[in-house]
Amino acid sequence: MKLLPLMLTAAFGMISAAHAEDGYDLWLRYHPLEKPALESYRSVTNIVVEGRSATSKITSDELVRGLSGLLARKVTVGTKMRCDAVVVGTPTSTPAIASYKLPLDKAGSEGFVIRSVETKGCKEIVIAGNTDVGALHGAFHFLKLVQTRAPVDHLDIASAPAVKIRLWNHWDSIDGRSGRGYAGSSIFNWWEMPQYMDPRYTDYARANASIGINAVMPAQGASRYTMSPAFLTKLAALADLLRPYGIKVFMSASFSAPIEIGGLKTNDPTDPGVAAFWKTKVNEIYQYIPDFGGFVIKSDSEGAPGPSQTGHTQAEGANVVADALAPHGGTVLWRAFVYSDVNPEDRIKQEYSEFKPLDGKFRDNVVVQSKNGPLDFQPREPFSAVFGAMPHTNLGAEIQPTKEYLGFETHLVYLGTYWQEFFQTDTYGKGPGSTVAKVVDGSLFNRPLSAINGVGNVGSDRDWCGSTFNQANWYAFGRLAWNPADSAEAIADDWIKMTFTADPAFVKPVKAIMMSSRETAVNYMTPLGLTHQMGTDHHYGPGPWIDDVGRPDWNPTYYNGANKGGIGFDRTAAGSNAVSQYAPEVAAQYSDPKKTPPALLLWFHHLPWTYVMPSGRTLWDELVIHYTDGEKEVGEMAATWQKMKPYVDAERFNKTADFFEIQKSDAKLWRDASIAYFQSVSGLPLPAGMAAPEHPLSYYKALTFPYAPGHEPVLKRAKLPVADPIPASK
Ligand code: BDP
Repeated sequence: MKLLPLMLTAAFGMISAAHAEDGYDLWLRYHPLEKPALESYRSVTNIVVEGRSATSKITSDELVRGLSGLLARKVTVGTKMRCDAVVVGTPTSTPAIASYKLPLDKAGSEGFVIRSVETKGCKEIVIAGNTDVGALHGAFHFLKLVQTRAPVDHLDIASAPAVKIRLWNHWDSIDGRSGRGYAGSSIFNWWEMPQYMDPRYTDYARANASIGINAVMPAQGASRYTMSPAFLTKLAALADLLRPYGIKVFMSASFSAPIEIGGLKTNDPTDPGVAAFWKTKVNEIYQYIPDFGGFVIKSDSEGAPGPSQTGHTQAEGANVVADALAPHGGTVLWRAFVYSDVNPEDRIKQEYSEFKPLDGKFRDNVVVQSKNGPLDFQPREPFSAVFGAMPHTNLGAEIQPTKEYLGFETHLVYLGTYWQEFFQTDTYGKGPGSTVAKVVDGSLFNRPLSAINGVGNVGSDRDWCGSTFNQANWYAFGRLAWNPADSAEAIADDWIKMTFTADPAFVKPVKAIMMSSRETAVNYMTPLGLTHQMGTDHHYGPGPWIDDVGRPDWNPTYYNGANKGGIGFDRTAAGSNAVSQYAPEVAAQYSDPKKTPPALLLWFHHLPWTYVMPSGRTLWDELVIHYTDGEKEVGEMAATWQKMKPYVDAERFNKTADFFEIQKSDAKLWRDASIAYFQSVSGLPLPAGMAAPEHPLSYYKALTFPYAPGHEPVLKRAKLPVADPIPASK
């Protein structure tokens, strides 16, 4: 009987812990450290913040919250210098900081210096920035050090972002729908703003600031709404909330805004009326939001209006808007995702063909923003050929943390390794060592402006991203936008420790899962360089047989090229010659199937089913084995996760375990359906020991996914109207 209260406490403890662990806290989870770690932070007891700005207040609040949680004791904050303190500020706000002679020239306007100093027998940790926002970033970095149990006695850190604009981009509509979002609806409730600013926006700002994100595009919509005074009042309220966190707002803009809301008959970028419209509208926006970041513009793509409608170039289109923004310091992020339904050229060549000739023609406050690959955020693509090929243009990268093509919210796919592969690829744009990272951060060609844009995976779900492990992709985005040369493994390591525990018995196996997870997804979805094999509309399950969508380049059969003779897309000189768009060193590699990495083989080559792979197996056998490995690896990840039960709270453990069940059956579906289809084409037997697909091909072809989130029906006809989405008459 005596045991009962104890048992009850334990049980209640578990229930309340489970309730609290719904993932809301993200990586800013300040739970008490274990004993030995606590000991090593004994000297951290006081915080001194002399600054008085809103940002200084946020900084001291975060440090109090973080340190008192992590160290499980009262941490006091004051404005007077004292011994054994963490001192945070700028040389102006805090005279002592000026006296330390810190290398603040390395910190820029957003970075920081952290140093352990000893003066007159007092131990101090100084966190300094040239600006309050720099100091805030430093405070978050210091909290990360404690969360990851790093020693803090001899700190000497200087960090500044390599990339200027680090944008978290919501494809959300202003009515709350989330385009290609798999974590509920938009977190922004424009209807209730500005009177009600959900406290969640503040936690959102904290999360973004903690990883150095400095720009947000919260929604997109028709100009007649998003550029209206009523909406600008709402947007201004959000900008006011985000500003002290060092975050600016951007908005989407329609290239046809001059027609849609300006009452003009044209959107011709050379028309003086059009230029005047943009100037007036932009001036008005800056009255609401004095530090408005600028516009993200999608033009001449998938039905969006653009300068081609009046016979003008993308540069002329971007520049007319850029000229309106320039006096205010605003930027145009001009998307290079331009491809045409009437252009028969290999779809993946179109971006380069459109933009390369315009190199040097864009204003300095334009960033041409390309997706990582030349197609569309597929599980694996080679880098887009524009990287390294446009030395006179600010070239930004667009990547997709929301897993539109990688299993939505349920599959565990850590994208850090994907983006690392992209950023570390050598473009040879200026000889060896011209990595994409150096193009994107502007250092290779000494560009004045740089940007990385992530299509965000944040929604109204309590855990923000639809799953705990998807939070790692938000986190990794921020870290890589700050420093595209950072290591995906180091980022995963930090994230695991901050989100779960630093116990090596958990960190090691979970990191191994994360690090191999993207390759696993590639294996069961699109191995060996296959691409765009998903079903129409929903982009979820497999559809390699689909050949009836009006535009050839929206059909999986266009990309897999499977026929009796073989499989793959010939992009060598004998085929579409897309290889010629790369620097000679890269082109030479991709032109030769023997030199092309097997992971990209079928992207560049159409090869016989019996082609002999480096492994000695035939291409057909290798393909089947990759699909099979993918399915097997998901089973292994799920089994490893089961062993992690003792280290994780029940709520996050169970959700992850259940999601693995979904991923297991999806991986099987991808494998079986793909093999069933390709076998119907190759006519070859499965390699020894490989299980036959569970069902006949007809079964897979008949599957539909009407409940898949983000289902966007495409028009099954040859030509999409390149239309003004809002008729001028309305
Ligand atoms: C594709 C999405 C589509 C987007 C498009 C884009 O399926 O919804 O509109 O990218 O980047 O991947 O604009």
